[in-house]
Amino acid sequence: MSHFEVIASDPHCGARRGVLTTAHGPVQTPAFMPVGTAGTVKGLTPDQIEATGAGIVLANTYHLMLRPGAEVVERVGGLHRFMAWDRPILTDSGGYQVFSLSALTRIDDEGVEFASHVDGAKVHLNAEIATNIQNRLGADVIMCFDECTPFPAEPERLEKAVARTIAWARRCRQAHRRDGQLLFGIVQGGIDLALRSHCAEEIVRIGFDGYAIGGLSVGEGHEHMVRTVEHTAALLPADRPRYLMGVGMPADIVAAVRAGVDMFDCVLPTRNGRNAFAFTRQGPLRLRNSVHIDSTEPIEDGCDCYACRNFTRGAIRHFFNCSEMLGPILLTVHNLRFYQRLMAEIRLQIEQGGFDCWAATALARDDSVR
Ligand code: PRF
Ligand code: ZN
Repeated sequence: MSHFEVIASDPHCGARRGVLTTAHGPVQTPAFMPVGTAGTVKGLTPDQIEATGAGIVLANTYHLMLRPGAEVVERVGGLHRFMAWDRPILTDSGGYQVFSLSALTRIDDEGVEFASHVDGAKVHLNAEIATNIQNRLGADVIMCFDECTPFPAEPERLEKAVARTIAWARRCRQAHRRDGQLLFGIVQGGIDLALRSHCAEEIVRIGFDGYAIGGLSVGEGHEHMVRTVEHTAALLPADRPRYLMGVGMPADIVAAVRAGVDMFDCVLPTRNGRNAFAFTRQGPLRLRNSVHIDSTEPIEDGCDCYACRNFTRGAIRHFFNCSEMLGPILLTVHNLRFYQRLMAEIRLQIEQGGFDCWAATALARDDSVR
């Protein structure tokens, strides 16, 4: 039995509605994964995460290997037990976080050496170590160790990163030991379409349970991103899930679904929520703004989240003003619910055959979804 089934496709574009089957149950796709970097979606209990409609969450190898360490998570019963989250989990390999968060002290074909952002200690990471740690953490889906290049990048740098990403993918596949745990390959190559083609071809040749598009949302902008995603997604096997890493704004997600992407993760709903920024269909709201002082409106009219059912904009503005914990918590709940409602609408539109048309209007009345 296959672990991924496409149950409906939009006849007018690449969008698909699918189900990814994991050791901890099914994931309805297109899916958005809230980011639980250090084994927690910041500020929320698992009950609250579940209430937003999330079916799968993401955690980071990079953070968990530094603190508390894979051995500790393993000793206390694995990542699901540790997070008190009994549904699917995906771990990222650290291949992006080492490049974005740490001071790299060495990078070569073998792997990377970096100074921990926690205590400066020298840490070694490579394909085998990243795979072994993810095997021990025990997520349902794990990622290959890759090299994510900055934007813009010199052609030689890009080419080298692609060669390494391919070689490391082969080593990750070899090192993968845990039954029932899906391993996804990652395609790199910046916005160079020829390089993307080459990388996709090699990664598909190695063969993985799913395929991710990495190296985007690093400053290239919406148009470049969409063009690269459309090009790359079309090169990936139709019967395997496609995951666009670290993306993005609602308009980016809608455009990527059009191109045939099935999975997403992004810190925007959680990070922006902690910064008093709310996503709404009527456009963004900044809850610190004094215009909200006396407001008795919910954050978003028509939203069914806990925050919107119980609190006024005025109260939430006050919580942020006083640095009360509840402000960030309520906006995180709302923003994650906003993202999950968007994904639910996308799934329904694909099932009903109206996605392409809906996407055009959703994108046109932008501000709203942008
Ligand atoms: N690689 C990995 N994780 C990632 C990315 C990547 O390229 C991105 C790209 N923005 C986000 N997360 N391993
Ligand atoms: Zn809400």
